[in-house]
Amino acid sequence: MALREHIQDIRTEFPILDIMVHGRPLVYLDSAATSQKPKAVLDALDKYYTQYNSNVHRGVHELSQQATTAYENARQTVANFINAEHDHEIIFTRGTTESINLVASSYCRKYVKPGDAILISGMEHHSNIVPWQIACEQTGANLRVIPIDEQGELKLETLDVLLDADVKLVAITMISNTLGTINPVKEIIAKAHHLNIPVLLDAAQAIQHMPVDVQALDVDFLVFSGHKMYGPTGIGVLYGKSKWLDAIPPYQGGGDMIKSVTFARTVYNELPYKFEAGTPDIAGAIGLAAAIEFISQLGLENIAAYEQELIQYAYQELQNIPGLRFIGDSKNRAGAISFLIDDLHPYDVGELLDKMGVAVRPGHHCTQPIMDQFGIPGTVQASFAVYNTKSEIDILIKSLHQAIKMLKN
Ligand code: C6P
Repeated sequence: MALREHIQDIRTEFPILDIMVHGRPLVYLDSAATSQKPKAVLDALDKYYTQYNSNVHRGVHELSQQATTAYENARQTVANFINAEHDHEIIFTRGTTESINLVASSYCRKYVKPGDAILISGMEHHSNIVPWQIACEQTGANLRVIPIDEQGELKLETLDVLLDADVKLVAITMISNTLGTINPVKEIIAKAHHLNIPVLLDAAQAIQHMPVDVQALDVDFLVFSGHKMYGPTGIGVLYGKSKWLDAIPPYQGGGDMIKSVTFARTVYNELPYKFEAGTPDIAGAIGLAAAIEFISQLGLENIAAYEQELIQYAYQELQNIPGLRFIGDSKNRAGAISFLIDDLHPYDVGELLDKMGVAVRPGHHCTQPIMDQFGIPGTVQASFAVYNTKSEIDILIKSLHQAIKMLKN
């Protein structure tokens, strides 16, 4: 199915796309930060809160059973979506950030000793840097970084030096939120596994743009957020192979993650509950399942093909803007395009575009090391989702011309 032909139907699924911003129709090009939500997700949230709101796993009454069934079905939906072998390999978290913190804390407590190393890359989001720095500080391990080149691609040849027996985990993004680069993660996983080193993939910017199959990738941990894939905020996923999730200690203590508690000793619950302390985001999980169903109905391959058309078009049109340079020039890309125009400050450009109804994101995008590498304060970032159109890109280009004229006068 060519989504291009159904784009107006798709757009009507997103009520927010009809609003006006500063008197202009909204052109939303900030989906890397958070995507908009289709009616199916909003309805699923509304239905939970108005028809069966109740806590999960603890009640015998009808509503609690309905909520528990919906919550556990959501887990199964996620497991199917990423082709996990078992649904207990799906842990619901608050988002990518919490999922990474969980692994950094629990895995490193068990497996990382002074002198060991964690390997990340130069294009990681702060959420895939700082938790490892904290873990290194606590364990006496070192952080190693795969460098990136001018194109915004990983210098893979350095892996032969950086990967050795000291490395206890590789944590890497599938797609850079700032540069848009798609990383060759399968190759990286194969190299790491050759040395028996597990790999965590940050799929925050990949899960909504390309099919992800955890068994085909043979990845050990995979993390993502609901809110960037048409789902609600406050819900995310940690996928982990059973063997790792069984082996590592709990992250947080509380209700649901226990089998029995005495003052002398607590026996932890089995997977996945061992990692889900306290009342979870029940509505969030149900909303996330609705988002996955929305994506699945369109088909991720179709979404990817349509978004590639948009990206290629935007890339080609942006190239014609005098003084514009791309930050990140990988040919293998998805999601976001980052750029600068001469010496105009990204915030000035972003603010003027906002006045014209165009929502882009100026800033460092939580990737300050990339900004340092390119010697820039930030970028203007336009990011795309399935509801965007070529005519919105035309509006972006027209608005950019206007903004440049105003800022240069
Ligand atoms: N990137 C962006 O505008 P949370 O906040 O936990 O949902 O996701 C964190 C995160 C982790 N990894 C990557 C690759 C990401 O892109 C993000 C979130 C947003 O690019 C907010 S800075």
